[in-house]
Amino acid sequence: MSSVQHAKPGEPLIVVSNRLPYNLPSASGSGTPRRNVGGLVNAVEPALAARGGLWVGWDGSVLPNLAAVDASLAGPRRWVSPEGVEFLGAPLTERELARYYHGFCNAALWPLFHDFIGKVRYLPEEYALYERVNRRMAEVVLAQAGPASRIWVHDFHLMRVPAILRELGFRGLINFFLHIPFPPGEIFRTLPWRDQLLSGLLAADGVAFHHERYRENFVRTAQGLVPLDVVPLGKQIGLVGSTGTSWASVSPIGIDVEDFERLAGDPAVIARSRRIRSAHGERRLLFAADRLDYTKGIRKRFHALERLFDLRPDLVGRADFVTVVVPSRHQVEEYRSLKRDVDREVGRINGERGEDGWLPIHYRYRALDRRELVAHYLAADVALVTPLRDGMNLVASEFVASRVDGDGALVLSEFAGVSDRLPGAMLVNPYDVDGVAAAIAHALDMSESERRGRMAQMRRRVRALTAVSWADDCLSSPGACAEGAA
Ligand code: GDG
Repeated sequence: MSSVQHAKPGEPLIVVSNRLPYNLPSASGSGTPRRNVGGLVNAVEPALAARGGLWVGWDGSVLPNLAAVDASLAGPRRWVSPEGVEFLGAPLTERELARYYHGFCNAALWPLFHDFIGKVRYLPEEYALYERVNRRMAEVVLAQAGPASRIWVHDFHLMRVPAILRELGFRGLINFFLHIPFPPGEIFRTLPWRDQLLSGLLAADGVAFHHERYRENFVRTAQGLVPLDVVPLGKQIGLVGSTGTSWASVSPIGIDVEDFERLAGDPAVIARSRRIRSAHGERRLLFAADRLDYTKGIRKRFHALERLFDLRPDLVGRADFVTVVVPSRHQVEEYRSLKRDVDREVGRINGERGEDGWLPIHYRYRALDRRELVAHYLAADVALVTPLRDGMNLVASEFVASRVDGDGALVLSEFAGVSDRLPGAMLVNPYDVDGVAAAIAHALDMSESERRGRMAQMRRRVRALTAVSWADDCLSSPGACAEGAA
């Protein structure tokens, strides 16, 4: 279905997401934009750099009230990145930041969509501000759009945007991509505003997901809540309702493979990876990097590490676990409490297990820069990617893309969307700490030829799916189908 289609003249692309890849210069308070870490921005940016287009989103600025927001929207808020992507920033008020972003997005939708129903908090005032921010983003986008524009809306923060765009009179193509899982119907149905969110998504011409399971959940849920005809057509499923057809598709995201390969071949990065290795002497190196999030399975992984040392006392003093935890959502109490738990667990395990000159866990609570991250990917014997639930997970693919040396093993959760794309990984159930410990031991014991064979298999798959091919797939198919159905 995916034929490569770069931005057609006359079809300008406008991307809209909650967060831009940078806090723009005006918002960061200096002339230098500050880079944000996250899977969405890392994948969409190279895709947009290749196609051309405008990216609208929150620029990191937080203002005291709506009057200040209006004044700010009247002023210049554009910025062009070194890669040639044009950004247009919109501010949030303090209340919106607290109730829309930290509240409804991160304390209701995020746990709900990752099946952590016990952590979900539903507050009407938070939903009201979700609706308000979605309306502002739709208005900012619409002011930039012409009749031939195509609008590509991203992720759970902006699920109302397609319907609001239609309500405001936009008739061009709208695509939506969900970067996280879509939960099973019985979980989604607990949401008091389920009809609003569903009608928000169904107003798009194309709604795309990382995985067949998420699309299945979406289609079944929509069928259960809205009168719809379900019409499969090729790789797509048409949801035909009273207001039109929305095409549900599966387009797993890829990464900027070339960039990781280029960095991994850079002599300075290689030299740095050798220094990392020599800092750990003869010890084997296990590596993980995640945003601080309860979905990423950080604590369970520590328990698996303890089990590893119980099961394999020969590894005591002979294996180091370097774990990078990128600060995230620290305004949300759940995340502050997770941070305290992670700190405590690292302290406890190092305190209980450490010996003269050896600590099992090397904990970094900060974002490494991209070159440093790749140097770690290259230095590791085994990467541990063990989320409890993850829409896709880019770290696994980045590790594989960086292993231009053809070596290295990957222990991967079966609950990451990427798991069935990486057949050479050691798949684990992250809740089964004994199983994870056994998989790590196996990864460490693997012969070089088995390791290289598995890595070669994974590299073929990772190289076949890039950020640019993902964007082409998302943007070519739903449009074609929508036109075909019209
Ligand atoms: C959401 C979905 C989906 C990590 N440590 C450092 C660092 N990172 C970067 C990685 C990677 C990104 O953060 C994390 O991406 P993930 O995909 O793993 O996770 P989320 O942020 O939760 O992303 C996810 C994704 O959207 C895309 O659709 O795959 O399932 O949850 O790119 O490189 N970056 C830097 N230093 C670090 O220490 N610079």
